[in-house]
Parts: sequence; C-alpha cells; structure tokens
Amino acid sequence: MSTDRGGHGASDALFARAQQVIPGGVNSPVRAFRAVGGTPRFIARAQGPYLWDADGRRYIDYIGSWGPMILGHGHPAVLEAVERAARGGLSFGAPTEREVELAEEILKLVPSVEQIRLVSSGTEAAMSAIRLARGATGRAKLIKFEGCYHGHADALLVKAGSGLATHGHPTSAGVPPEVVQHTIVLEYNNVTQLEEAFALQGGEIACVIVEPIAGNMNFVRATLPFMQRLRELCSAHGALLIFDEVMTGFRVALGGAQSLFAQALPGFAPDMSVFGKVIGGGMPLAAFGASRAVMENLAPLGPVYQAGTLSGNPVATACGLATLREIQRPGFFDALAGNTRALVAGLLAAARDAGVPMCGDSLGGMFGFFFTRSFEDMLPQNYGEVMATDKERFNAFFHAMLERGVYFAPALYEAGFVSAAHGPAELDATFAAAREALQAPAG
Ligand code: HOZ
Repeated sequence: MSTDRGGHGASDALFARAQQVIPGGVNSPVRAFRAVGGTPRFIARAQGPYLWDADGRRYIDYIGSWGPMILGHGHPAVLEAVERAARGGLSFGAPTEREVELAEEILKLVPSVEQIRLVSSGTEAAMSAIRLARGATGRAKLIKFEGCYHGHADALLVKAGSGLATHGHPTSAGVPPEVVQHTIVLEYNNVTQLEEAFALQGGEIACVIVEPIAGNMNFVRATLPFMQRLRELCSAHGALLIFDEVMTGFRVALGGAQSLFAQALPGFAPDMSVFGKVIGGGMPLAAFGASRAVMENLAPLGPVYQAGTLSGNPVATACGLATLREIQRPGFFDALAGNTRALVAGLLAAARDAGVPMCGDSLGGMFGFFFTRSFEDMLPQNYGEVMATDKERFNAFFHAMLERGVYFAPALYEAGFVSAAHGPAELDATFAAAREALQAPAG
C-alpha cells in the first residue's frame, strides 16, 4: 500500500489560520493532535465510512464524530429526516410532537428510564443529572472514578480522562477547590476503595456517576464484581447510581451497557442514565432520565432547575429519531458487533505477526486497543494501567495509519467507533495498513 498520498498543505494553512482566531486552533482540545503531535486534518466532507480532508485525502473513519455516526456519514434516511425537519423550522423554543416521539423511543429501549429530559450536550446532561441527584436526595457528595469523563462541568473535572488526560492536567484551572470539595474520586474497578468510601461517608453520598464501559481512557470495561458491589452499596446507602451512557448508549447494544449488565446480573439497573452522541445521530442532542419519582424533582414540577433554548431542537430530534429507527432493524447490532470484533482481531493478528505486544477489546460498535509492554500484559482495568501502556508506540502507529488513510482517534485515551457503513473492504484496507504501520519504528 503506497503512503504517497500527497501533502497536507491545506490543513496546515487552515490550522495556522485557525490558531489566530480560535484557542489552539480547535473547538475541543483533543482535536488539536497535541497528544500525538503533528497537524490536525481539517475535514471537508464525509460519506459512509470515509472522511476527506481539505487536501482531498480520504480516510477510513474510526472516530465517527466520537460516537454519534453509528450509521456512517450521510445515511439517506437521516439526511431526509433532517432536511424535512429543517424546512419546517429550525428552532421554536416551544414543545413539539417530535420530542415526545424521541422520548418515547428512548424509554421503549431503556426500561430503567421512566421519564427523560432532552438537552443539547453530554456535558449538560451529566451536569443536570448530578444536580437532580443532589436535589432528590438532599445530599451533596458525589463519587466519580479516575479516568471517567462526564463532560466539563466544574464538579466533574477531577481526574477525568479524555482531553484532560491528553494534556496531563489532573483537573482544570478555573475550578476552585470548594467546587470539588464534595467530589470523591476513586479508582475504577476497585471494590475495596468503593467499600471504604461508603463505610466512611455513605450517608452523605448523593450519587455515584460511572461510565459502565469507560470510553475516555480508551476502552475499559467495568468488571461484574465491581458493578454488582457498586449497585449494592448505592442501594444500601440511598445513593443514586448514575450510568453515563453518552458513549455506550445505543452503541454497545441497543439497550446500552445497562442491558448488558442486566443480562449478566439479573435485575440490575442504574437509577439514572445520561445519554448523548447516538441519540442525536450527529446533531447536538443529549438527555438524562430516571424513574418518574426522581424526574419529578425537576422544574417545572419540582425544585431542581434546568432549562435550555435549544433543548429538544426540532432538527436534532428528527436526526436522532431517524438514527434510532435505523439501528432497530433486525440484525443491526449483530452485524456491527461482528465487524467491530473482526477489526480488533485483525489488528491484534497484525501486531502479533509483527512481534508487537498489543491487546484490544470491543462491544457492539465501540472498541479499543493498547500497545502493552509485554505479551503477558492483560487488558488495563483502570486509569493507572492505561497510563502504563506504550504511548510512544501508539503515537507512531497513529501517524503511520493516518499516512495510510486510516483515521483512529488522535490520543490513546480515546475509544474507537465502527459504523454500519464499514464493511470488509474497509477492514481489509485497515489490516493491510496496520501490517505496514507496525513495521514503523516506535518513538
Ligand atoms: N469528548 C470527546 C473525547 N472523548 C471529544 C469530542 C470532540 O473533540 O469532538
């Protein structure tokens, strides 16, 4: 496979221009390629499983806008729904039938949620869910886990993964210590720490927020014993268990990660759920939901305030609804999961053949891979273990793949995403590129 694909002069020029008017040249830090070095590609258009940059170079897209593009880019049913909705009005700031339909559709697929409120971003949804949990319980403290990212609300910017991991900040400047004094940060998958925290402060804990499969420290599953104990402790102490399914919702399975935990742990359900990404199909839309009893604490029914001009936007809801309907077609998730498993297996085979230690994992259309230090290393189970993987090797691989037209996330702390538009041709091209790329020297 030739790597002679022309330069990236147009991206270079756009990046230089962008840096004059936008901090770091980007509107979200991880896009700046700081973790991997080099110039971010400016994307001009996308179709199916492909992106084209400003220089006309084509890439197989394994980012999928960081999760939403589960159908691939430019799906005809989604485009038609968006176009029709846009012609009917871009925003009303008033209720619409379509937002009721979307709420009904989500509730049908996620039985733990009896009522849901639509918002515009995952950050807003997680922040509002925490406020609601605090309002409903009358308690202040919250537990989060190191490496789990729940958006950039002040109280949650403590030892978060994703872009914060990229930039090496344990938290963010501009967040006064008093704002995070009620945030308890524990190690992911560590049952002992969890038990200690509840033993010490159980009566004060409003909620525990967790990514059931962490997608902001690459791809790390919560173990069953950890999740089971977490559920038991929350129930025993009256704390609300919040599943942040912004990444995993309608992505790892039709019913999200909670449906997978419920299969393994009969009766299992979180108390509250946060969604985003797939439910908007590529438009700004997110949501948080819970039982009717919890949700009735929210304004206008209850004392917990939350509002938004673009919440339930008519075009975004049309896009989300069309997406949710497509992913319910028979066999959709089996095919998606099969392709994603095949992708990871092919990458691992290429690494093994090249003598490079690597491990990887996937569920539904979400995946991750790690360059480990030895062939004996297991999949990381927490942030510290992710940090111990071979970053230099990942960065070299990222660039070698990008040069060969395969676009993985530009930081080892991010999960990857496969869409229904990815097929054998894209997988084979990825494996051929990987076999070449793994020959490239690390560092
Ligand atoms: N929050 C995303 C990383 N997990 C980044 C979103 C973006 O840059 O678009």
